[in-house]
Amino acid sequence: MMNLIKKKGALGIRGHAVLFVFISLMVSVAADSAEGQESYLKLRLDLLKKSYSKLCSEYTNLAQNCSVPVPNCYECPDDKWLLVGDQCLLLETDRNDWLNSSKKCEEMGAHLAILTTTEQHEAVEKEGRMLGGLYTFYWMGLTDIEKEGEWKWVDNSIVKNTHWKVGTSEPDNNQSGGEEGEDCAVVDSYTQSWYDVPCSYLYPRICQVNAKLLK
Ligand SMILES: *[C@@H]1O[C@H](CO)[C@@H](O)[C@H](O)[C@H]1NC(C)=O
Ligand SMILES: *[C@@H]1O[C@H](CO)[C@@H](O)[C@H](O)[C@H]1NC(C)=O
Ligand SMILES: *[C@@H]1O[C@H](CO)[C@@H](O)[C@H](O)[C@H]1NC(C)=O
Ligand SMILES: [Ca+2]
Ligand SMILES: [Ca+2]
Repeated sequence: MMNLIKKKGALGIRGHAVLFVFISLMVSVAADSAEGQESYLKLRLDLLKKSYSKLCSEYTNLAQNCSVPVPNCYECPDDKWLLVGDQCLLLETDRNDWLNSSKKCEEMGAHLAILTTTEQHEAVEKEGRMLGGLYTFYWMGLTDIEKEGEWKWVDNSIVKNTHWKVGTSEPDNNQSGGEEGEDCAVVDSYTQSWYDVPCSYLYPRICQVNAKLLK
């Protein structure tokens, strides 16, 4: 085992030396233009991610051998996604009705967001405030379209911890938007509160996908 660690260590040092030379080269070539700076930073981020995954998987191995709790290291499809627990969330600002929003998430191999934790709501608020804009309501994957008043997530699970706007009668199936009532749900990114609204309204959306476990 000592042998193995030594060998790994030696490789690591050599790897770092090469990396260092490479980065130094990039700095001297690129530092004088904004464009160069950007591509240098991208490269550096890439390298950091690689070493993060490597460290993560090495630590996982080590933790398994030492019978301590194994950490979980997760990764999202790309930089646009927010990693929240073992889930990835993406706030998309183009506006669509609920059905098309759902399709657009599916086209990415994702689904409309199933927001079940405080941590997820906090991440949505932080990102929503950063994006700003006129529309702070985002579609979630929550609907009572099959049976009035029976709210289900898009994975068919019945909603448990609800965040309906307090101090109002939400969800109220208000018919002011039309006879269809309100069968689709949005989250107000600024307040973390939910509202039911007509499914035909146009809103931005939150897509969600399981994070990939680094092994
Ligand atoms: C953990 O143990 C396995 C089998 O005993 C061994 O092959 C592996 O190299 C060990 N990993 C580390 C990081 O020590
Ligand atoms: C939904 O998407 C389809 C295909 O892009 C489009 O033709 C249709 O107009 C969209 N519906 C709404 C309400 O935007
Ligand atoms: C429905 O919405 C309209 C307009 O937003 C509002 O004036 C009305 O009070 C609502 N009805 C109910 C029953 O909440
Ligand atoms: Ca309804
Ligand atoms: Ca409503």
